[in-house]
Amino acid sequence: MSQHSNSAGLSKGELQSLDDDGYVGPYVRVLSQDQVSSVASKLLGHVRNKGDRHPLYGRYSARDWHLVYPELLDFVATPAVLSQLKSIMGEDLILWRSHVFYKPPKTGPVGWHQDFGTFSGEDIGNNKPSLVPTHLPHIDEDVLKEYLPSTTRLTSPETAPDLSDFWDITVWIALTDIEKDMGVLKILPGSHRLRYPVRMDPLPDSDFWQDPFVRIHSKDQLVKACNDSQLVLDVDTSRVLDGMRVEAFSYEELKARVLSKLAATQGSRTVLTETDEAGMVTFPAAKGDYFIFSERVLHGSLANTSDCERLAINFRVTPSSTLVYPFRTRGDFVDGFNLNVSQHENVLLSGRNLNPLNVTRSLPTRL
Ligand SMILES: O=C(O)CCC(=O)C(=O)O
Repeated sequence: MSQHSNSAGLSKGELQSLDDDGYVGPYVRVLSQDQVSSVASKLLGHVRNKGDRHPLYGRYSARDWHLVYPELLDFVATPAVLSQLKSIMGEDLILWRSHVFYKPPKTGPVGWHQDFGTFSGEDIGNNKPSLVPTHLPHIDEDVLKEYLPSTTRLTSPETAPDLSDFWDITVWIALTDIEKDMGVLKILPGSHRLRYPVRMDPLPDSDFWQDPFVRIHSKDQLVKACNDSQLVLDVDTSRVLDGMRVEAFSYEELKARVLSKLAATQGSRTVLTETDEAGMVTFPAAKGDYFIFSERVLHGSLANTSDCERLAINFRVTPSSTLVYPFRTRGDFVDGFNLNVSQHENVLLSGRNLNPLNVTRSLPTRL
């Protein structure tokens, strides 16, 4: 049952739940139905059509549409949500990323994943951290290493690095009603205290894999999608057809060959036992309802087995002292998800910008 947010921020009890479970919510929407629908229809216009180029990134991307449509900021910069975030992470906050999760009818799950705050692109086999926390009083080289993706994978869950404070928080908002067969959000309460093993698997078996052929019906469409890198989110497929005699294959044969090429690359898969999964909670949500969770809690979503489209968006917020896209400082602009972030900006949601190395702009005055 959704609850109302309190404009004074999270109560002591809610902060305790966040600490114990790694998430709080659901909270009822803070924007009107019309505002939510208007944003949803704009975003659907982009995500339905993977041919769309993101104005900032030059290719299809589910990320950072708030930098294109400032009205999206209304979801997090509204006093109710902002005061909740401030009660977790203090006054000085930036929004550094948003991500749209679109599930057409009859599409698969988003696998369990947790992130220790670095967003390194491990999902698609890369290792390039997007964030470096600089505000933690006890931070030193050894602690920092805990955040950076290790090349040695764990074999069983390990106690997470001991952090008294949360430094990267997600606000996840349902942009359509999401009933139980429509790909509901799933969370494993308390899992933020453990770091689960991650295995690198063939991309089609990895956590974020979505059937790339759902909206492709012909060989021409497939060739175009490969060449334009619109097949698999964030994966460069422009060379996948290199060396293939495309004209010699039927559509089905070409599909099989593309799939096997993709299977030769890797993506991450978080390893859970059935016993772990037994503690899972799932959340049907009404349009506009939102959750607040730590990236460290295991989360994902179930398959959309319904005939309806399902849309959600998340916003990732961190203290303004966190260094975002550290590689930018050495003139490198391509992140772990193969996106050129040279036009990316953080948005200062509240307080002061504490990191002069970041590219951070103020909230637009319309708010
Ligand atoms: O909404 C979804 O399908 C998954 C959400 C998710 O994984 C996230 O917000 O990180």
